[in-house]
Order: sequence, then C-alpha cells, then structure tokens
Amino acid sequence: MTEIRGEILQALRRAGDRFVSGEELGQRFGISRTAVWKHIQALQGVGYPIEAVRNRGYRLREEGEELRPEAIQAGLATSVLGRHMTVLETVDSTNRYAFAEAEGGAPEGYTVLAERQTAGRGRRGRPWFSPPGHGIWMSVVLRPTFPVFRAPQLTLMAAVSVAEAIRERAGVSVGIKWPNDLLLPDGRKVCGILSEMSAEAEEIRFIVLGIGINVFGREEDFPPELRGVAGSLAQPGSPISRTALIQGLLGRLEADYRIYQNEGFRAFREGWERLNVSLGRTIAVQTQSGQKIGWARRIDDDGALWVETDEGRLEKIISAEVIFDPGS
Ligand code: BTX
Repeated sequence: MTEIRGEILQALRRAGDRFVSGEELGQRFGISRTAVWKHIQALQGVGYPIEAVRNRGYRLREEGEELRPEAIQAGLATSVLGRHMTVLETVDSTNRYAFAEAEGGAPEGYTVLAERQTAGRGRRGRPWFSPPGHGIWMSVVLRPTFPVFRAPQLTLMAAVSVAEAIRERAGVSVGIKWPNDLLLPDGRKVCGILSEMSAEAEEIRFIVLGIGINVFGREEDFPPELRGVAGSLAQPGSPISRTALIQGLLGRLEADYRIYQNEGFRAFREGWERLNVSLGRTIAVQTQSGQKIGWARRIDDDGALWVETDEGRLEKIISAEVIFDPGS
C-alpha cells in the first residue's frame, strides 16, 4: 500500500461514521479529487469496505477498522487467550517479540498483534511478507504441560482451528496443505503458521504460536515472487472484519487447545483429514535427506505423513516441505 493510501485510510478511520469529501481529502494530502478517487478505488479493490456517495464523499464501514486491544477483547469469548494483549503499529516479528516477553514471564494466552512486521518470519528462516494493515500478524504464548514430543502436532491442531475460524468468520473455505499451510480454493497460500518453542530437557517452558493471515491485498500488492502463489481472504463487496476474525480465532484456539491437552492430535485427525488438500495426490517431499516422490496416503495420530513411493514402500515423513504435482 502506498504511503498516501494508508494516510487516506487512516483519515477515514478517524472520521468514524462521518462522510469525508473528496475535496477535503485532496486538500489535506495535496492531491486532486481524481487522485483521491483513484486511491479509494485501489483500497476498495483490496477489500476495504468504503462507501462512495455523490455529494457526500467517502465513509469506511466498520469492518475496515484498525486493530485495538479494547475492541478485540470486548467481543472475546475466551478466559485465557488474548486476555493479555499488545497491539503494535510496527514490529520486526510478533513471534520474536512474544518470545522475548514469554522469557520475561508473560502468562499463557498473552497475545501480540502488529499492523506491520518488518522481518516477519516463516519456517527455516524464510521471510513472511507482512505489509501494514493487510493482514493478521499474531503470536500467542502457550505454556502447555504436555511433553516436548507433542509440540509439532500442536501446529497441526492450530491449522484446523484457524481454518475453521476463517470459515466461520470470513466465509472462506480454506484447505490445509501438510503440515500447516492454509490455501484458498484456487491453491494460493493465504495463511502460514509458525510455532517456536523454549524447552528444557523434556519439559516445555513455552510455545509461541505465530499465525499470519492475508486478509486484504490484491495480486499486485504482493511482491513479484509471491504473485500467483499468495492470496488474500477479502474480496471487494464482501467485507471481512479483522477484529471479528481475531476474536473467532482466539475462541477456537482456546477451545481446541483444551481438547488437545487432554486428548492429543487424535481428536483433530478427522477434522484435519476433512480439510486437507494433500492426501491422495502425488507429491514431492523435500526432507533434510533429499527429495522423495510418492503418493500421500494418510496421516497418523502423531500427525506424521505416510507416503507411498514408486517401489510401493511406505515412508513416514515427520518434517518436510511438500510440493504438489511434481513435474507437472
Ligand atoms: P513458511 O516457511 O511455510 O512460508 C514462508 C514462505 O511463504 C515464503 O518463503 C514465501 O514463499 C511465502 N510467503 C511469504 N509471505 C507470504 C504471505 N504473506 N502470504 C503467502 N505466502 C507468503 C509459514 O512459513 C509461517 C508464517 C508465519 C507468519 C506469522 S505472522 C505472525 C508471526 N510472526 C512471525 O514473524 N511469523 C509469524
């Protein structure tokens, strides 16, 4: 989003219910009314619900709101998650920030959100593109009592929780690509989950569960290398409130985390299978020991992926990158 577009959005947010005329915006930012209109159209294009009424001007509907802890907490049906919350304008990475806070004693459920990350991170040191106002960049501190070996499956559980919350609150059916990417129906990646852990011997001190969801953003708002690969939830004309989505996410995560603590991934396997788009396909898996091509057969109660190779051998994959339709 260009600077000026962000400023126009901010001006509309501050105006609340009031219409702001194109003339007023033009004067404030030293641009013509036509230029204002172009920026408004661009904002509408990425899914911001802006009404444009002749002779009155522009008004941002509620769903385009900025993130505020009080507003999020006011509609939160949780007792632990999100009860302590920090919302930042800019941060390097919410996971890095939450991790440091957890080391300093932040309680279970402590949640960090940022409008923008300058060094959002994915798995294996990969970057996560997190421009201002476009998404939900969120990290939650968990202090589970289960042993270290169960931590990876928590991320699989989270993929189910997030997918369900997106369906409930944003009306979009996303699919899970093993282990924890969420994809739009056309295959573009709309969400990534990164959990980072601090542990001593067999005991988990804490886990930071990081969730990145692209809410607003058109193809051209992504950097060239992500075009065609990444997508966003919002479509012009079907507004999505980030506040409502965060409330739904935290509610789901808390309920599912409770079940997970008692029953483990077993309780989520069916939900995962229902939402998954990986099984039954020919895939390439990139593991540390090289690439294997095979048929994704199933996942087990531990969340491992079982792949049948060309020679008919079944291999258990615990950690890898999955590439769909290799060679096609
Ligand atoms: P990942 O390693 O599976 O995904 C990273 C890869 O996804 C990148 O290499 C790139 O190809 C692609 N990618 C980067 N940015 C985006 C994007 N915005 N949308 C779609 N695809 C993208 C996934 O890692 C885990 C990401 C977690 C991000 C959250 S945001 C809040 C928290 N804080 C933080 O620093 N990370 C997490």
